[in-house]
Amino acid sequence: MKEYSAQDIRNVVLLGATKSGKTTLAETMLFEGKVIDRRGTIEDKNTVSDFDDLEKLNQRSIYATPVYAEFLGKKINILDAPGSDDFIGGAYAGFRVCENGILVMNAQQGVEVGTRNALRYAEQYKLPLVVAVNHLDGEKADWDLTQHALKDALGSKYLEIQFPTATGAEFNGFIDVLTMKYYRFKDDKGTREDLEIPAEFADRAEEARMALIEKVAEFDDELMMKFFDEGTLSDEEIITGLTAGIKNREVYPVLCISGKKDIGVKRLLEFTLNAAVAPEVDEKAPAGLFIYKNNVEHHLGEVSYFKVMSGTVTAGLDLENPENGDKERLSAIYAVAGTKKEPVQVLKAGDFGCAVKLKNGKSNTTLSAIGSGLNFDKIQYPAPKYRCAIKAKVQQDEQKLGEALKKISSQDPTVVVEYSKELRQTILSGNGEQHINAVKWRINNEFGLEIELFAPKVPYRETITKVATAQYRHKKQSGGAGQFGEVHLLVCPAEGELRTKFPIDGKETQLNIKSQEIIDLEWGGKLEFYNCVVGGAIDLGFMPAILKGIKDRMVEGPLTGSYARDIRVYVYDGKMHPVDSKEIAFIIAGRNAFKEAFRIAGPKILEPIYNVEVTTPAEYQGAVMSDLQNRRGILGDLGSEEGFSILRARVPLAELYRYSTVLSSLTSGSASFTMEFADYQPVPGDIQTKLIADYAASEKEDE
Ligand SMILES: Nc1nc2c(ncn2[C@@H]2O[C@H](COP(=O)(O)OP(=O)(O)OP(=O)(O)O)[C@@H](O)[C@H]2O)c(=O)[nH]1
Ligand SMILES: [Mg+2]
Repeated sequence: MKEYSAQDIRNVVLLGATKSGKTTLAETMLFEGKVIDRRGTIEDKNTVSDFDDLEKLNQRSIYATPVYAEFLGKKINILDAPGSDDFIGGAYAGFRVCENGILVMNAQQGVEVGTRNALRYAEQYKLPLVVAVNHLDGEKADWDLTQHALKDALGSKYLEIQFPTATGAEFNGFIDVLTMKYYRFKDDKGTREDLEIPAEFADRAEEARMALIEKVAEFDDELMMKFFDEGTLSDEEIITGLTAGIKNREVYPVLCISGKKDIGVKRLLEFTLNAAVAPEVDEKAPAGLFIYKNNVEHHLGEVSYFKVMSGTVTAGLDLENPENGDKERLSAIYAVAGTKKEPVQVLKAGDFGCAVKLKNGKSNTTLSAIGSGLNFDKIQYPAPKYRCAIKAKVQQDEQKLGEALKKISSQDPTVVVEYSKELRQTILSGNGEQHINAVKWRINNEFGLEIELFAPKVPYRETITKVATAQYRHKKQSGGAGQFGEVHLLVCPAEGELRTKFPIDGKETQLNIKSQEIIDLEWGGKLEFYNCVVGGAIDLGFMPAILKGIKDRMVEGPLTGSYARDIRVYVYDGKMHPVDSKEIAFIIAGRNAFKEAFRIAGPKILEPIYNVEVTTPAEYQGAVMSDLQNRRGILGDLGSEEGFSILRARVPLAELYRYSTVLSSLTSGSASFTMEFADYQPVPGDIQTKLIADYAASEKEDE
C-alpha cells in the first residue's frame, strides 16, 4: 500500500439508525475501492465489517469496524458504527477518531430516532455530514416523504444534490444537480451510464440546481456578489462554495443510493472525498497513537485498533503508555479492512491501523514516543442506562466470571462492572437489555460459563421518626476475667433544632451535653453522638467503644439490614464495674441499646428516588406518562421540542428495573431517557411491611 499523508487521508464514520444499511454500504464501498472483488451480504453473514460471531448471529453491527478504500489517489478510512442505541459505544469511538460523517437513512422508514440521534451527535461533535438516502430500491421506499421528513429534521442545512428518477423495484438511477447528469445503472455491480438529463426531469433539475446555487452563494461573500451580478455561478464556484459550506457544517448535502444494488455508491465516495475534511495533524511531531477499540480475534489474539494522532508510526517502533510508563514495541502494524489486515511499514499522522498482542492495547489508551508525554483525550462514553445483578450459576465459577467480566469491560468500556459491598451483589451495567444479553452470550460462548442475571437489590436506608430510650447491660462471668458494661441512651431523628430536654422514665429531664461527635456517614446522611453522662457513671474513655457499637449496628439496620442514617444518639447514663468493665463490653452494650431504641422509635425505610427525563415523540406522551405513574413516579414539568415531548418525573429506583426495555417497547424504540439520583424518601407503608417481612424470612433462611 502507498504511504498516505494527512492531506490524502479522509476519516469518515457511518452513522444512522439500525438497519439503515451502513454495513452494506461499507461493503459496497470496499467493492468500488477494489479492496474486495465480491460483495458479501448481511444475510449470508459474510460482510467484511460484521465479521464477529456475535454480529453474524444477530445480523447487525455490535462494534465499530474500520475498513478502508483507496480512491482518487486518497485513502478513505471508514468506520462502520452500530446504529442500535444498545451498542452506541462504537459510534462514540467514531466521534473521537473521525473528522467526517456519512448519515445513512432508510428511505423505507424516513427519519427514525436513530437518525435524530445521529444528527444530535453530529452537532455535538461538530462533524461535517453528508446524508446518503439508502434503500431507494426497497418496496416501500418513498422519496417525497423522506425528503419532507429530512427537510424538517435538517432545517436550513438541507441541500438536495441528487434525486431519484424512480423508487422501489424501478430504482435504477438518479439526477445529479451538481454535475447536471443522469446516472443510470445497468446491473448491481455499479456499471454506470452517464447520460443527459431526460426532458421530463429537466425542470425539476433546474429548480434544484438554482436552489443549490443560491445556497452555496451564501457561504462566500465573493460568490454572493457574483451571483447578484450574473444570476448564476460556474461549476467550479459552486464546488468551492459547497465545500466551504460542508466543512463549516452549514449544509448537509443529500445524495441517493442503494448500497445493496450498488447504485450511487461510487458517486457518493467521490463526493465525500471531495467534500470531507482532512485530519489536522503534524507528521513531523513525536509519534503518538490512540487506541479506540480492541478485540480478540480468531488466529490473531488481541487486536488493538488505533489512529495515528501525531508523527509517524513505523513497524518496530518503541512507544510508551504515558499513564504507567510501560514500554511497548509495535513489532508489526497493519492497514485494516475488517478481517483483512495488510502489513505495512509506515502509518502517518491521521491514518488508521492496528497492531496485535500489545500489553497496553486496551480501548481508550494512548501510546506515544518515549518521553514525549503525549496523552490524547479519552472517549467519553454515555452513562449506562441498564443495571442488573449477575452471578455464576455455580459458586465455583465466581472467580472465572470475575476475570471474564474484566476482559469484556476492558474491550467494551460501556460495560461497567462493580461489586457493591452494600448490596453484596456484582452489578453489571450497560446501554440496554440487548447490550447486556450480548455480554451474557459472550460469557456463555467465549468463556464457557453459565450465569444468572437478576434484578439488583435496592440500596434502602433506615431511619427513625420518634424519640425513644433504651438501656442494655452486658455482663459475662466466665472463669477469670469477666465483662461488664451498661448503657442508657436516647435516640431521635437528626432534624430540626438540637433538643436537650426529653421525658425520660416519665420525667421531663434536662440533658447536659459534655461532648459531641457529628459524623457524615459514607452511605449518606448523619449520625450525631452526644455524651450527656453525669457523675462519672461511665468513664469518658469508654465513649468511643459505645460509639463504635452504634456505628456497627447502623451498618446493618434492624428492619431490613440496610444502612441507617440521620439519627441523634444521647448517651445519658450507664454503669461500670471496677474490674470487668472493658471496651468490648461497652461496644456490645452500645450496639444492643441502640438496636432496642431504634425498634421503638418509629423506624422507617427510605428508598432512593431518581430524577428521570424522557424524550419521546409527542404521540407516545400519554403512554409514557401513565407508565411513569404506575411506577410510583411523581410527574414534574413537561417540555416540548419539535414534535417531541420531554417528561420529567421523580421515580423510585425500585421501579426502574428494565425501564429502558419497557420504554423502548412502549414507544417502538423512539424514545430516550436519562436518570440521575435525587434523594431518599420514605417508602409507602404497605411496601415497608413487605420489605420487613422479606428480610425476616431471609434472615431465618440464613440461620
Ligand atoms: N433493499 C435494500 N436493502 C438494504 C439496502 N441496504 C441494506 N439493506 C438491507 O437492510 C438490512 C440492514 O442492513 P445493514 O447493512 O446491516 O444495516 P446497518 O445500518 O449496518 O445496521 P446496524 O448494524 O444494526 O446499525 C440488511 O438486510 C440489508 O440487506 C438497500 O440499499 N436496499
Ligand atoms: Mg451495521
